[in-house]
Amino acid sequence: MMKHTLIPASEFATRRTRFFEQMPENSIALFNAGREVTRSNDTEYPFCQNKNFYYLTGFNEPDALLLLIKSDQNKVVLFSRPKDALQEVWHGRRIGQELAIQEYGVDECFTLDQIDELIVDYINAKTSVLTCVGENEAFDHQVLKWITKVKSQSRNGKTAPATITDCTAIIHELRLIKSDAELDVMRKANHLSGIAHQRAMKQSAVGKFEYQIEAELLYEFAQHGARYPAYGTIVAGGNNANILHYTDNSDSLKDNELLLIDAGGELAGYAADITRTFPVNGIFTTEQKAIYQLVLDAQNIAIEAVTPNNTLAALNSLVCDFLTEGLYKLGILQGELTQLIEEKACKKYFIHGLGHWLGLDVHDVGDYQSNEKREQMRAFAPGMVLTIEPGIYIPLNDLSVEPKWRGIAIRIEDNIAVTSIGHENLTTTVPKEIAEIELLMSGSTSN
Ligand SMILES: [Mn+2]
Repeated sequence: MMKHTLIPASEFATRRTRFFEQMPENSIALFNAGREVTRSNDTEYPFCQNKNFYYLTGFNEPDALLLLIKSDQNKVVLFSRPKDALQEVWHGRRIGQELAIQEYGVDECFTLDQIDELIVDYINAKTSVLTCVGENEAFDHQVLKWITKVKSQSRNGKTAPATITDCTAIIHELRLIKSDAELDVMRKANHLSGIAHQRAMKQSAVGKFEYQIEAELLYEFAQHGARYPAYGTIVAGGNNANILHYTDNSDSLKDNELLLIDAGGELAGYAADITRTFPVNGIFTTEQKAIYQLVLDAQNIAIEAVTPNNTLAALNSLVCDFLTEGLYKLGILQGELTQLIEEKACKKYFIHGLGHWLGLDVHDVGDYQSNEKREQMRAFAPGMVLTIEPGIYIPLNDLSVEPKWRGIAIRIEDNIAVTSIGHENLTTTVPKEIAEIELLMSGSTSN
């Protein structure tokens, strides 16, 4: 079976070591793989591995289980699907147990149907069982059943753990800080997604349908190794972009309207999350230009402020002040400027947060608050990756603004890695300056 990951095997061992370091003495951690999900009747959605499980193994088969056993000598045990000639002919290859030990650096590997028989001895005499509580109700229940099974054998000298420890925070904190290898994959995911956005810009034309542009994006993702998008592709023409998670992608593209595309490929498990907004016909109108430049300037201000020890809250506040003043100058917000700024009046049109963590998940894991002071946002640190995505959304039915502004919805989103001295913008492949976009689109033909 082809390996799915672009991360070296040694790094998965390092990740497990880091996790072991945070486990209590003499404990066991259980991680459940993803399962196939039925789409209809006997067909399934494309499989997506559980990202915590994937982070610790790089193993991309469903129906598997990882045990991390901390004792004098730490042990890594994988349970996976058995080799099965008939199943493999119908549904695809399975690596089996022998090869899994070689390729995934685990100490032991058994078939999943052996778990009930073996789990008692693994859990016996451990002080604590660690699991991501609440991630999967059925698995929580399964873990309790296994502990109960150990308890039921107390007369045979077995001892069940007295505590169950939620290890969600441990694994999430590890995932929040990206390694050099992870950053490299994320750079590639961004690059290929940028190429796809360029293709979408070039292929945009009045009368085409949103789903046709979506197809151009998916085509380019796959050409560069990202078979699936990291999330539902948003191709929203005109007022459709006022629906933040518009994924119908069913309308035709109209002259003098904008097209908002929020799309990223998933490469070896890692997401890119890029948004561009551009004119369907390749030329911004005066009003579109004015709002676009405001959003772009706000984005650049925020990106410049991504440095270690700054916070998302501080960036949000910078951007909010800037957008409020900009909207006031355009006459979209009316009143007393100082009061508008105080009221964060831009939130009427900037209706979502400025950004989020990015990694194996598009809305990646990791606490947004500081551990020391829960009411505060945590400080940026090298290795964190986040999106910066300000937007202005003016609904078609907003009668408080002049008609010329109505229906304009613009978001610009880049992916930014925090470095030791500042930041690295991973989203460099697709243009965002007005002149650059118009130039790129002017080369487009009607093919
Ligand atoms: Mn995003």
